[in-house]
Amino acid sequence: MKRIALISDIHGNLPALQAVLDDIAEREIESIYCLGDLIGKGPSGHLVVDLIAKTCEKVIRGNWDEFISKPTEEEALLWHQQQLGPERLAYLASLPFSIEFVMSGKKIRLFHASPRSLYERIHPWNDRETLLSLFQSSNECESDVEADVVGYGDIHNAYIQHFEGKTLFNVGSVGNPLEITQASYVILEGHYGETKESAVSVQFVRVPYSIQRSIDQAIEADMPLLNEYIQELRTGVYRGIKLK
Ligand SMILES: [Mn+2]
Repeated sequence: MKRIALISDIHGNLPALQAVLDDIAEREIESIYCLGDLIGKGPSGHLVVDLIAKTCEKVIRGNWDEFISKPTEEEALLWHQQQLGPERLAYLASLPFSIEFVMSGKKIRLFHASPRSLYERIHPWNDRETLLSLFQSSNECESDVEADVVGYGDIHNAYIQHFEGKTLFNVGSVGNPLEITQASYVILEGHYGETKESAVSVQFVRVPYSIQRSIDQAIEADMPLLNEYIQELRTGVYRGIKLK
């Protein structure tokens, strides 16, 4: 059996990432895949990119990882661009769209937001047809087959649903969770690369971390949109402005 830790939406929150990596190490999990949005919102995107590149076996692109490279006059985005610098921006832009593999007879597909786009946001309360569309493929994906198991990030809200023989889950957010104010990640376990059917498990983990340390780092960095960030970390309630 292989266990893979799936992490997503770190958003520059280093204390949250460190707490999750410590938990993964304590469980002796061999592989970590990151589902994107390494940066943006939080104060330490540069350090998070370096740590993710070092510790994760596979990393895919999130919406922030893509649009952060685009020319902008938005003050907050310029601040993050400057902190990251050209090399990290090039790394983020180069990340692939999806991760696909077979595990215990299931076709598994992982992406950031939807199989079609980094900017299509799908919540667990969306209609059944919309949720089922997450199993489809598109030109963006690595292969054109329908998936049996789909995992994604983007919405910062961990959940699992089963329907029509398929399993859909969201891994939640490491650095900016919007349901419980503890870092979220998922452990996927099964027989990697095997086409014969056997058990697959999806385990949700919540990790407490020092929110105060993250806030102190944000203040220290003199980060833009500081109050909105502090409020989100402390309450798990979305700031309600469309910065994606
Ligand atoms: Mn995100």
